[in-house]
This record gives sequence, structure tokens and C-alpha cells, in this order.
Amino acid sequence: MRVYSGIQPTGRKHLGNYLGAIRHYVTGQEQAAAAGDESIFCVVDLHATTVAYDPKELRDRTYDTIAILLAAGIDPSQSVLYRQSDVPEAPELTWLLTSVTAHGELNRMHQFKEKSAQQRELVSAGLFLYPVLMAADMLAFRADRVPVGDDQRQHIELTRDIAERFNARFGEGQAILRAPEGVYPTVAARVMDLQQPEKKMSTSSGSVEGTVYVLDEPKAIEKKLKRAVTDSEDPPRIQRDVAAKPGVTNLIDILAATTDRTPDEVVASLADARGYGDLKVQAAQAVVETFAPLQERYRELREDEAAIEAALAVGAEKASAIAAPILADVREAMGVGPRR
Ligand code: AQP
Repeated sequence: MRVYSGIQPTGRKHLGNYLGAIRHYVTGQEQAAAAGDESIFCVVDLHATTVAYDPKELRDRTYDTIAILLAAGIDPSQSVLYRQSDVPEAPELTWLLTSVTAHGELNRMHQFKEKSAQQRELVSAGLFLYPVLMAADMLAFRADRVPVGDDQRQHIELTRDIAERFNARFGEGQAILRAPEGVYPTVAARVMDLQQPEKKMSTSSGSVEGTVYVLDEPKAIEKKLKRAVTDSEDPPRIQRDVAAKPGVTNLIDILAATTDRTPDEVVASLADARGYGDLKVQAAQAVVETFAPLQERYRELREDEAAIEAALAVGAEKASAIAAPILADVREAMGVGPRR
């Protein structure tokens, strides 16, 4: 049972990234190890080049993101942790998979529509092909389970379609590529922006005050959560209702996820609260406590870039060793390169 997931090297990862993905990487790492298999985590620096970015910053932001993953509990002796650009197999597979990916499918991707609208100077072909590179990442490793947030459902579905189409076109009855399963959190699969709770918390399009970063100071975290937009229902009602009470629902889910309780348990524990103040204070405290140990470890790990590079070199070697034979199967099936 192989677990795989990728994350962008934006450096400033937010609460949505943490609750929707990063903390489930650690659970996935344990599950894969228990099944005697690898879990594989990738910091996707090639994906980061598909929108306007600063080349002088990309390496540093990649180190930041790696240090956050290590601080959150990814253990390179148990998992494969690698930088996307260090391993050539998935980029090669991307090109090969374009032969079984429809232009129309890529045109319908929500993320492409949203991100292309944000680009001022150039909508790159890379942004259009982003989902194929993402599919290639998972398929180059024959991943079984992919822990991701709810916003990635369309990408996972496309990956499954590409794998199945590849097998039907080139497999001659064999499943050369494996269609992975998306694994979505049961709570906080889509953390919403604290100021605009009808929109997801986001790196590129969120509000500054509505986005809590993993590395935010405790005071900043408290301020953002205490100022979270709720609603003016009178009397105030602490209940989950995504459509009518998106802000309150988001806070309940954040508190539930950070205290390992169900949303129902959180609601029951606040039955006597008179306003939304208690909910906000408790959510702020729980987020601060969740991030405190991570932030401490991050500060130690981030300082040593040579150690990060050394860990990445090991990760790249392990990743290539897994992906190379899978790529050889793909090339053979497609008639590309010399006969085996
Ligand atoms: N709001 C969210 N709630 C739950 N999960 C989320 N994820 C992202 N936002 C939320 C999950 O985080 C993982 C990494 O996402 P990414 O690599 O796309 O990183 P990012 O670019 O920093 O994430 P954003 O904020 O989603 O960026 P924008 O909005 O700029 O594209 C993924 O598993 C994702 O599901």
C-alpha cells in the first residue's frame, strides 16, 4: 500500500495545507510502513514554475517547505522525501501521458480556469499541463493512496482516467499504471478563509487576515481567529451549517481537527456558550498549541540547508529507484526507445 502526495514549495504553508494534507502525510507514512511499503512525498518545484514566480526565491521556499514537512513528522528514514526537479522520471512520463490526455479535459480543470485568470502577463502552457505533471507524479510511483484536501478531487479523478485510458490503449490486458485513490480528511478537508468563509483558505487568492500560516507567531494566530467572520444570527447558534453559517462551521471544524474531536463533540462542548467568543478563543488556542512544537522544530531544521540537501539527495535516489522500472514498462508498452 503505497502512499504518495505532493506539495507546492510556497514556503508559507497555511492551516488548510496542514489540516487538509500535511498532518495526513504523517498518518499515511505510518500506514505505509505498517504495510511494509514506502510513502513518498514530493515538493513540487516544477509545478511552481507554471505561474509567475521569482527564481531567486524558489530554492529558499523549497527549503522552507521541506523543513515544515520534516518538522511536522515526515521521517526520511521511513518515507521517501524528494524535490520534484531532482527526479527525471515523472517529467518524462508527463510527456508520454499527454498522448492519452484530452485537450478538452485540461480546459475544464477548475484550477486552470482560476489560475489562468490571475496571470497578468502570460498564461503558460505549463499551467495548462499542470494536471498531467501531477498525474505523472502519482503514476510514476504506482501510488495506491493519495492524501489530499478536498480541492484536489478533480485532479485525482483526471489521474485515474489517464491511468485507465493508458492501460486500455497500451496495456494489452495489463494494468501498467495504477489508478490511485484520493484520501480526503473526514474533518477540515476544505478549510475556509477566515474573512471570506465562502472561499477556501488559499496561498494565491486568500485574504491576508483570513489566512493562518503554519509559521505565524501565536499573537498573529490569535488575532486572525478572534477576528474571524461569523454571522449575526440572534441569539448566536453554534451549529454546523455550511450554507447558512460558513464562518461558524469553519471554526467548529478547525477546533475539531486541532483537538482530535468530531464536530459534534465540539458543538456539544460549547452548548452553554453565549456568543461566538468561546469558539474563537478555543480555536485560537488549539491552533497555537498545534503549531508550537512544529515551529520549534522548524527553526532548528531550517538553519541547516546542507542537511536538507543531503536528505533530498537520499530521497531523489530512492525515488528514481522506484520510478525507473515503471518508466521502463511505460516506454516498452508505448514502443518508445529500444526494445527491452
Ligand atoms: N483550504 C484548504 N483546506 C484543506 N486542504 C487544502 N489544501 C490546500 N488548501 C486547502 C491542500 O494542501 C495540499 C497542498 O496544496 P498545494 O501544493 O496546492 O499548496 P498551495 O499552492 O500552497 O495550496 P493552495 O492554498 O491551495 O494554493 P492556491 O489556492 O494558490 O492554489 C493539497 O493536498 C491541497 O488539497
